This record gives sequence, C-alpha cells and structure tokens, in this order.
Amino acid sequence: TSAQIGVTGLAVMGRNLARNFARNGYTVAVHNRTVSRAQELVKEFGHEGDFVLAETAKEFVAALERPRRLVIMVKAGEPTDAVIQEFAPLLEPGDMIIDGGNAHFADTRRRERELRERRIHFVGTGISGGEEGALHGPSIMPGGSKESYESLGPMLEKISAKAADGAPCVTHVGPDGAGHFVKMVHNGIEYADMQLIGEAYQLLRDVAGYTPAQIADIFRTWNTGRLDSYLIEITAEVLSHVDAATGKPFVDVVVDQAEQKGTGRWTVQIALDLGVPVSGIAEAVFARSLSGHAALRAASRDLAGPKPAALSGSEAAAFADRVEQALYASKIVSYTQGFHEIAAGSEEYGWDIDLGAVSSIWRGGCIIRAAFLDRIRAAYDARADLPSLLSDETFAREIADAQDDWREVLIAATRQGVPTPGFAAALAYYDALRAQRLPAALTQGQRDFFGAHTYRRVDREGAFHTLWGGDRSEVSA
Ligand code: NBP
Repeated sequence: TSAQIGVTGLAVMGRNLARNFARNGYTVAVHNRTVSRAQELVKEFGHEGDFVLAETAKEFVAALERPRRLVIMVKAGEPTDAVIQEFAPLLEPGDMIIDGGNAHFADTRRRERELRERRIHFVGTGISGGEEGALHGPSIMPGGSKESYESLGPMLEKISAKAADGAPCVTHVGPDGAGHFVKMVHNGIEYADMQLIGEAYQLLRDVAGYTPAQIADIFRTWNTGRLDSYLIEITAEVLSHVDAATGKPFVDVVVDQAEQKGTGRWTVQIALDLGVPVSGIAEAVFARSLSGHAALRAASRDLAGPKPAALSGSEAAAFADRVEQALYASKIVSYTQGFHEIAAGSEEYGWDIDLGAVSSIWRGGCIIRAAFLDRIRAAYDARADLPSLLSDETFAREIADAQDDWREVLIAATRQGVPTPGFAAALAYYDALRAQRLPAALTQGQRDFFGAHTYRRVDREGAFHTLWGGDRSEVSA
C-alpha cells in the first residue's frame, strides 16, 4: 500500500495529527526517531484507519505515493533541521515537506530557499489548537508554494476545524514563511487576549470584591455576548474550579508566575524590527516576565499603595459592566495591532496575505477562536484595503460607545492600585492614533537640538535644522 501522507515525529501533536488524517480516510505512514512510539501508535489506534508503520527513514519515504507529502512534527529548532537533513536526500523533485512545528518564520524562509534549490517544496505550516485541535480539527496556516497547496489543500481542508458556517479553517497564507509568521502573530494575540482577561478578573476581584466563583459566572454571562470565545469559556471553568486538597479556589493555590515558550516574544521582537507598535502584545509578554521575577516582587511588597475602598453591591454590578466594555475595547485594539503586524510582514516579504482570510481561519480550531473574528472578517469583506481595524465603522462605533466606561475602569484601577498594563496600553494606543498633535514634534526638536538630526515643517517641504548653539536661525538641511 502507498500512503497519501506521512507523519514523522509522533509526540502528542504528531500522533494526533496522524490519527486525524487516518480518521478522515487517508492512508498515513508513521515514523518516529524512537521506533517504539510509532509501534505504540499503530497498536493503540490502528483500528481507527489505515496506518503504514515505517521503522526507518528509507521505509518511510518508500511508503509514500508520489509526489510525496511528508509532515514533520518534531521539536522546533535543531531537531527540525536534523530531520530535514535526514529525509531530503531521499526525496525527489516535486515532493513536499510540511513542517507543522512552531518554527520561527526566518528559519522557515531559509529552509524553503535551501530545499527549493533541490526542487523540493517546503511548506512551513502553523498549526493551532493544541493536542485536541490536532486530533479533532486544528486551525491550519500553511505557507510555501501555490503549487504545493494545490496538492495539500484538499487534505488539510478535510482535517481542519470548520467554522460555524462550515468553512474549513485553513487557507494558503502565502509563500515561504508566511504561514509561520501568521501563526506567530496568532500566538502574540493569544498572549494579549489572556492578559486582558487576567486584568478583567483582577479588577472584578480587587475593585468590585467578587469571589472567583462569582467572577466565573460573570464570564459565563459575557460568553453569551460579543465576547463569546474559547478563552472566555475556559476562564470561567478555571475560576470555578475548587482545589480538592484545600477546598480553596484553584486560582488561589497556583503560583502566580506565568511561563512562556517564546512565540509571544518573537511577535514583539519582529514588530520592533518592522516598526509596528504592538504595545498591547508587548505588555502581555512583559507582564508574564514581571510575574516571574519572584525576588524582585518580594523585595517590593512593602512599597506604598493606595488605601483599598470596597464598592457596594450595586456599584460592583455596574463596575462589572464597565469592565466588559473595557475588555472589549482593548481586545479590538490588540487585534488591530496584530493585524497591522501581519500587514507589515506581508509588505516586507512580499507575501500578499489576505487579512480577511486570516481572520476567517482563526474562527475555529485555534486558541483565539471567537465570535469576534466573524466581525473582523466582515470588516475586511467590506473593505479589503482597510488601513486599520479601528477605521472599520462598526468597530469605531463600538469603541465610541465603550470609551467612557473604558476610561472609568482605568481611573478605578489607578486609584486602587490594580495593575492594568494591557487595558492602559490599548487606551493609550487609541488616544495616540486619534490625537490631532503628538509630542513627537517636541521629540524632533530635542533631536535636532542635541544631534542636528533635522526636522520637517508642517508648512513647507524639506528638511530643516535650527542653529541652536548660534543665533537660532533656521537653515535648510
Ligand atoms: P515535542 O516538541 O515535545 O517534540 C518531540 C518529538 O520530536 C518526538 O517525536 C521526538 O522524537 C522528536 N525529536 C526530537 Br525532540 N529531536 C529529534 C531529532 N534530532 N531527530 C528526530 N526527531 C526528534 O512534540 P510536540 O509537543 O508534539 O510538538 C511538536 C511540534 O508541534 C513542536 O514544534 C511544537 O512547538 C508544535 N506545536 C505544539 C503544540 C502543542 O500544543 N503541544 C501546538 C502547536 C504546535 P523521540 O520520540 O525519538 O524523542
């Protein structure tokens, strides 16, 4: 038998992806460096579909129909290069290597270039949804050549998640590293979403005085409205969970130091390189790193703060409604920033990414799946060249309606000393974008003063310099 697809790397993700292909009727060759993993997969799940067990790289390649489709699901980084080096010499022109790991898009660009010389298609593919998604339908973000997508697309569409309207959550994102770039920004947006939800929780707890169980109920209510999303849903689950050992809310027995694997950090690093202000995502990454500085936090615990003031019951309920507004408005801003980064990456690397299609494939399967993404889709459908999500009429109107509450929530947070870097960064971004004048004019004046860096004028073309150390007359630069 020849397999239509092969998966090498059978840890949680690869194993579930292989099962997903098999359950959808494809014959799947399976391979893993440690052979026992492949044997166990076939033993345990062989009844689910047609698997071809390959114990060596040669057997694996021989098991695949041509042109070959070979999925790599190993640890990102050096292991990916090692596996490519092992398999590439065994492949022929026209074959496809699909890397489903969390690779950095720059690595994907390099690998694609190297393999293109050997006429092998390298398809860097972002896959989101964790192990459940891999098994039941992930959101899939493939890059690589158009030609490879013609061959792979129908299979990926079959195994992907489906949005509420039935559309498969996969699209050909663009050439070479485009898929992994979009996956990276997806993860950055995920960091921001989680940080904003965390701030909303802390405000409901410290300002409104609600218990975790009460806050879980508030999130459940929000989940029936415009915030309807996977992350809000699981937040309610986590908050209502009670620790069996102590009987305390689970959230109170977990060490409050957030970890990270790196894709959020990459999103910010690349944004800095591209000159895109992703302040909300950056604050989310910094908030995680700040939380991890245990010694610094311990040394700072006695620093002065405001006197706490509790709200009355009816005030608390009104405050919760305001927090919902602040959360929603801040969420619009973080998606605005994330899509700006994708647009900038697309421009820089010539990817021609369809932002509407990206929002469409995030509607199901992935961690940030949400009703909200339908609205983003609608915004790009209405106007494909939308300069920013904030220029969409619907979003602009919603923020206009939310902004008074958004500001009030930040005032309350500041007054009571609850850190809300995500909400604050989002509002600052919004206010800066709509400002008639920014202090950047003053910055330019300072730069010209100390470094003769020159400035432009509002009333005339050209670059100018003021003779600050002399008679302060202006010269053309
Ligand atoms: P891991 O990231 O834990 O990788 C384990 C796999 O890599 C095993 O199959 C292992 O083989 C193989 N491997 C390693 Br490590 N070094 C190798 C080498 N030099 N040569 C050949 N094989 C090697 O697995 P995972 O958690 O299933 O994730 C797979 C990929 O999917 C990663 O890139 C990850 O970032 C990405 N991803 C994960 C998730 C998630 O929720 N976990 C979500 C989305 C994407 P062995 O069995 O012989 O040790």
